[in-house]
Order: sequence, then structure tokens, then C-alpha cells
Amino acid sequence: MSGGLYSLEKKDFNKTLDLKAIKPYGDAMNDGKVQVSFTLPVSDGGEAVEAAKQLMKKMGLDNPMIVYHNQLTEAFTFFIGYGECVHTIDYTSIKVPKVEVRTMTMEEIDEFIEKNIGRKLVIVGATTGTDAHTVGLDAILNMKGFAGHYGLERYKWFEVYNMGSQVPNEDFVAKAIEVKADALLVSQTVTAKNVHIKNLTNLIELLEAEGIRKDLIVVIGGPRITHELAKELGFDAGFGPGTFAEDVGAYIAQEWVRRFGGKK
Ligand code: B12
Repeated sequence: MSGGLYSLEKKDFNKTLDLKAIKPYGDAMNDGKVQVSFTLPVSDGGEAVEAAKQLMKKMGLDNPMIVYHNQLTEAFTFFIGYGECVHTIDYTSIKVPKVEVRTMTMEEIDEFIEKNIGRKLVIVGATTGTDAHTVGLDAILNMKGFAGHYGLERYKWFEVYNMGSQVPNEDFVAKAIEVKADALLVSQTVTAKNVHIKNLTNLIELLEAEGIRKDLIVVIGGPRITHELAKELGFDAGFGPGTFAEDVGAYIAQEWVRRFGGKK
């Protein structure tokens, strides 16, 4: 049976659950118990442990307890601590943008495209800019797929061009024009220095300059990509960890029909 906080609420199990003020659950509702781990740039010892406990207090963790500390190297110590979180979150106020799509199998997606569009949808995928992480994109595109889910190359009604890694945006856009792409799939690793933001923004600008942005479904994916980030940067959808080819395939097929109205 599927769980979740809402199902807990309906049970007698615990009357103290307040979705307007949730806090971490350890052994009992509302105990706020959490485990944290971090490194401080000091040698191990009594002062280091005290510093770690004071830091946990400043993080909003009451009754801090250091249960493990180990000097990693000279002047660096690793800590594991337990504490009780004093903060709460109003769960009812949280709205996270998600890709709106009806879940479909590979066969259903193929059937849907055949019936509603009547021709293959052309997809161009790449890991762009300086990014060399291709495994995620390959998981979505390659014939073999990932974790028992075939990639989009396996589908009868997708024509897939996988350009691989470190593809300049200019080459990516040129390929999209050459093969008359319906959808572009970009894989991108979020970077500490926001290189990904510049690179992704540049792609949208190039597509707009060519006058083809509105004709394309443009999607990004990667380990730290969210739908919200994708929308902010001018993309149609964003897919993160745990994505399978059918999630993306169903989205592209349904979005194409929604936007372009079926066979043309
Ligand atoms: C393998 C790997 C590499 C390999 C990549 C080989 C290759 N051909 O891909 C190599 C060794 C080359 C590499 C290099 C580097 N890496 Co590296 N790498 C990894 C590692 C270990 C695994 C990534 C992976 O393959 N995951 C498996 C796939 C299946 O998962 P995924 O990418 O999340 O993909 C799924 C979803 O995100 C989504 N998805 C992904 N792309 C797309 C695209 C679309 C269109 C859609 C719809 C969905 C989608 O669907 C996929 C399936 O569910 C990660 C750490 C980790 N465990 O994640 C670090 C990691 C990504 N690398 C990192 C770093 C820092 C680097 C380097 C900068 C290291 C260095 N100093 O040189 C370089 C950068 C190279 C470059 N120019 O880009 C960091 C990135 C930090 C960050 N900012 O998030 C990570 C997180 C490691 C870390 N913790 O520091 N790396």
C-alpha cells in the first residue's frame, strides 16, 4: 500500500501530526531528530568537538551530540552528530512545479504517435558546452536504455540523433535545423560556477535568433536539474534523477500534440 504523510493523517496512529508545522521524524512524531555529518578545518580534540556542537546549535539543532569524530588529515576532522531540529515547515504551502504528463509504456507511446501524429518525431540529443557527462543522456536515448527501460532509439516512432558529449550550441542548433528536429534533449551537469546557466541560456538565445524556438520542444535533464530550473531558463521541461525514457517519450509525444494539434 502506498504511504505518505496524507495517509498518516487519516489514521489514529498519531493525532499530533500537523502538516502546517512538520519537523523531522526520528523515533516519535515531532521529535525533530536528525543526523548530520560535516568536516571542520581543525585538528581533532575536545575543542573541535565543542566547536562542532556549537555549530549544530547555530544550525537550529537542540541537544547536539557528537557520536563520531575522526581526524581525516592534518587539521581536518570529520563529525557525525545527532540533534533535535527546532524549525518546522508548512507542508501545505509547498507547490513544486512538475512536468505534467500521463504515464505511458513504450508501446503506448509508439501507438499514440502513430495515431495522433502519423510520422516519426525527430529528436536530437547532446551533452553541450564543456560538459562530458554522457551516461545520463545515453540512458534515455540508447537502444539498450537503463535499468530495464529501453531508450528512445528503440521506439518505432522516434528518429534519434545522439551527438554525444561537449557539443557546442552552434553545432547542436545546426543539426536541429538539418534534420528538422521536433525535440531537443540537452543533458547538463549543474556546475558550482554557474557555467551551465550561461550555456543553457545561450542555447535558447541561439534558437530564438534562428526563429525556431517556438517550433521545438526543448528539454533538459541531469542529476541536479529540476522542472522549475528548466522553466526559469526558457526550456519546456526539466528531468532529474530517476528519469526513464518513457517519461521523456510520453512528455514529447503529448506535448507535441498539445502544442501543434496532432497530424499535420
Ligand atoms: C561518471 C562520471 C564522470 C565521468 C563521465 C563519463 C561519461 N562518459 O559520462 C568522467 C570521469 C569523465 C567525469 C568527469 C568529471 N566530473 Co563527473 N561524475 C560522474 C559520476 C560518478 C556519475 C555520473 C553518471 O554517469 N550517473 C549515472 C546517470 C545514469 O545518472 P544521471 O546523469 O543523473 O542521469 C539520469 C537523470 O539525471 C536524467 N538525465 C540525465 N541527462 C538527461 C538528459 C535529458 C534530456 C533527460 C530528459 C534526462 C536526463 O536521466 C538519467 C537516467 O535516469 C558523477 C557522480 C554521481 N554519482 O552522480 C560525477 C559528477 C557528475 N562529476 C562531477 C565532476 C565535478 C566532474 C569533473 C569536473 C571532475 C574534474 N575535476 O575533472 C569532470 C568534468 C568533465 C566535464 N568536462 O564535464 C561532479 C559534478 C558536481 C556538480 N556540480 O554537481 C559529480 C556529481 C561528482 C561529485 N560529487 O563531485 N565524471
